Amino acid sequence: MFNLVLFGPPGSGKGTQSANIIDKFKLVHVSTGDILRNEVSHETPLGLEAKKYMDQGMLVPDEVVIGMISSKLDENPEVNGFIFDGFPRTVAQAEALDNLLDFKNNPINIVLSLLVTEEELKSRLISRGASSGRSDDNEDVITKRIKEYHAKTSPVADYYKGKEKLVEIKGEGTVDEIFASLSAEISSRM
Ligand code: B4P
Repeated sequence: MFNLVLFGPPGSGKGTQSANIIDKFKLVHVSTGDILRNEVSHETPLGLEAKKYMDQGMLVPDEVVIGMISSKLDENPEVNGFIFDGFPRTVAQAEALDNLLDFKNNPINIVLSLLVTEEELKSRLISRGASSGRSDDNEDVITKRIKEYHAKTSPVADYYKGKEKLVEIKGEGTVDEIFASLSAEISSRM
């Protein structure tokens, strides 16, 4: 089994690149953002709770997100591996993921971290907001999401650096160029 974390700030292209990676490497896509948006659109109790945080640019509480991941792993026992997109976003989530995967004897193999300047992130998210209508893609909320990233999510990179699993990838350029860099790293370790 090959388990990969695609890491980066909001708008760094995690969702965009995951779509290409799952196609090429046949991994199961686990996107906490997609799972949460699906719960929100179906107005489930979890979705109604999550929406309060997402609309303000804040992270959804750890216990909610960790529970979702645990169910997703249990639903897919026989797979090539997982690509975790947008998870873990806090050190507590990273520790919980390690515990879940250690229990299954299939640890994280690599963490690919997309590096994108703040100016570029804001411009991408504002144009995504204009086309998708996502409630968390307006200027005020984007500023809060980036602040939340620096406070709670960027320490996750240090967590994986300490475990010698972090590889930094330039996240600016065309989607194809970035995909080529990501693919080279994955292929060399698979
Ligand atoms: P997510 O859905 O995970 O997404 P994201 O961070 O907004 O964006 P992503 O990096 O996937 O960017 P994309 O490819 O779309 O999170 C949404 C919210 O859910 C969070 O704020 C939080 O509230 C909640 N949440 C999710 N996971 C959570 C967790 N684990 N714990 C707690 N809360 C959680 O790219 C962005 C745009 O850029 C797109 O329009 C794309 O077309 C464009 N783009 C991509 N690559 C490009 C390139 N190379 N050049 C130019 N444009 C590019």
